[in-house]
Amino acid sequence: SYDWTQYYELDYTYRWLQQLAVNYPGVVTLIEGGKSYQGRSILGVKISKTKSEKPGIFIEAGIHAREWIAGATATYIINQLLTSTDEGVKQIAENYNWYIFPHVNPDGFVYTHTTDRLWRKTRTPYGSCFGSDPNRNWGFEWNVVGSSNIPCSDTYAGPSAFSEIETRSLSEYIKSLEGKISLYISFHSYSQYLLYPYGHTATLPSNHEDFKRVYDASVAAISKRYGTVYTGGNIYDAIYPASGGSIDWAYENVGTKLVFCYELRPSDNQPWIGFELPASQILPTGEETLDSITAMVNEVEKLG
Ligand code: 0X9
Ligand code: ZN
Repeated sequence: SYDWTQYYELDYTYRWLQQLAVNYPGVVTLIEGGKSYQGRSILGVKISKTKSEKPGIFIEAGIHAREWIAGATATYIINQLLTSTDEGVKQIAENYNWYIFPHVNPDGFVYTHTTDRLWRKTRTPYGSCFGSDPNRNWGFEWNVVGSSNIPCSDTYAGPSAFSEIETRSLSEYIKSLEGKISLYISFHSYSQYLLYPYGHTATLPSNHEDFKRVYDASVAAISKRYGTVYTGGNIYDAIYPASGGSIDWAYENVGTKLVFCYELRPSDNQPWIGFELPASQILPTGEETLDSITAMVNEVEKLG
């Protein structure tokens, strides 16, 4: 059985997604956001509870391979959208089409299980080193700041924008949803930050007041259950300059005016835990993050 008391390998989660499509016919559809360098599928689910045309919410997790809590939180949310009896969760489940990809860097994720728990990048060979940073490889302000030209670096931007088949094919999938997505969310860890554009400049996006309102509501909601404290803001000021990330590209290219990146547990003050968040924290992280996303969606609705 599949639950949120442990982390799973890629194949097990993919089998669970496939089973959901069998168990929820007409509600869960398997979607493929392209392929990885080693030929794995970037597998996700579309959850659509009623037939009518609805706005979409897009969630990608696991761009960075070692950030295991990201994928586990995505699967937690998938399960809750399908099974929760909470009124707030039922509402957001029914009112939107959800597109959720728990492992958008599948080669890297497999490598964190087989060889190096702290691997971050893709596994494309570049000379004697491997991988580009898939959160520096997107085609908006690519390789401008906070990324490296050195293939062995953990923030290697790649030889060109969208050099990685993972970001290229996922971006094509996202582009196919242009105009249909009202909220885009990316899960990372760690530091307990909630971030919005931009990464390449301190200049705020034109609708920054909307971002701030949604940010405030989401950060307030995430602390309600367990007191978990989030900070954040625009990427450039709140963490560090970093261009070529997924949310900035999504903001600029798919007509999605609200895009956020969660840096999930643990906090910045717990570097000894870092990317290796104990499995006992998957459930509380999932709960508080869904609390936050419920508040986020409600706030986005208020903006109209
Ligand atoms: O550096 C990153 O890519 C993210 N931090 S992490 O520790 N998870 O690697 C920050 C991402 C924020 N930037 C964008 N989403 N563009
Ligand atoms: Zn990350």
